[in-house]
Amino acid sequence: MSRPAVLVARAVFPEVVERLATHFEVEANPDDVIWSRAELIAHLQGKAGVLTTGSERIDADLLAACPGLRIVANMAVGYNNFDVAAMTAAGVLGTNAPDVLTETTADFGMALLLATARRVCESEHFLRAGLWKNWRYDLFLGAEVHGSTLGIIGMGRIGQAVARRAALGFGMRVLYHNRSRLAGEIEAACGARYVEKDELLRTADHVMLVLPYSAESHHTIGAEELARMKPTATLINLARGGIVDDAALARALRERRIAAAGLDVFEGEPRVHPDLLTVPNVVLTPHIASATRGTRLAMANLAADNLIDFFTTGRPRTPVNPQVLR
Ligand code: 8YV
Repeated sequence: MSRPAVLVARAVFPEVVERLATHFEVEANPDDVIWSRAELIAHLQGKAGVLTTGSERIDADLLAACPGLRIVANMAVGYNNFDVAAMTAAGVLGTNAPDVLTETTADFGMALLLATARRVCESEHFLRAGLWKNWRYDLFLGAEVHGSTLGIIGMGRIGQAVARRAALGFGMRVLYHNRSRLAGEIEAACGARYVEKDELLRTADHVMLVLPYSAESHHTIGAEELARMKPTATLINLARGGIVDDAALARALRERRIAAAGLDVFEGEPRVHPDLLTVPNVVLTPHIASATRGTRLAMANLAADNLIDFFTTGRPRTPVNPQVLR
């Protein structure tokens, strides 16, 4: 029997490609060429499955152009690159990569919070530029992290893992806002209290965004929300570009309407709003919150498991539209 053909749309760990090759006819993109949409569609011809990394838009047009496609396995927990309704209508399964990245991503949330509040990058640039002449009592005074109030918007797995670190490790008061309120025992386990978004914005010393991107969450933080935050507050975006209006944020940072921001994701990344590149009070990282070898390997292996299970047992591990399987 002929083996299904699978595309690996971006470079991933060679051992994962080798694993896939024991089950499938694999075409991989080892040089990590960023294909145009037309090129992606061309490479998808004759493929029954594809491993994606989250930046490939899978919608009705692409599905119509790739009639043999049956499964798209994202190596990411976020799947805002999927038009889930179009995929379901076309009978194409989508899978994501949850859980395996939760703790690593939450670690990075704390790293970004600490670096932002305590001005780690700004002070390092100052030192490297040879500007450090003397110890001074007011050199790079930052914001307190321990004992302060953290407001988390989006309280899924990663939000909860951040809350545990903040409450238990740093003695922070943790407020959260989410589409739905968590069960009491989950709130207690992560030491967090539900509040309305407005209260969170007005009272938090640090606001962290950990919610999925969708049409509803587009520009959850814009000029109006930034105006409600304390002038001493910091904003951390660990979620997706597009959740923050980056132009409005750059203005608020420049005018010191909030103290600082830490951003791992950007609207239209890898392009970064030019105004963000020129304000000093922002920490910028290139979408690396899940980037440890162990975690990225686990994410790639979970995407591979989903492809293998789909074609062998018909029971992929983490489907996002399981109704396609029935
Ligand atoms: C990924 C992420 O590294 O999982 C997600 O949703 O944002 C990151 O962990 C990125 O999407 C590329 O796969």
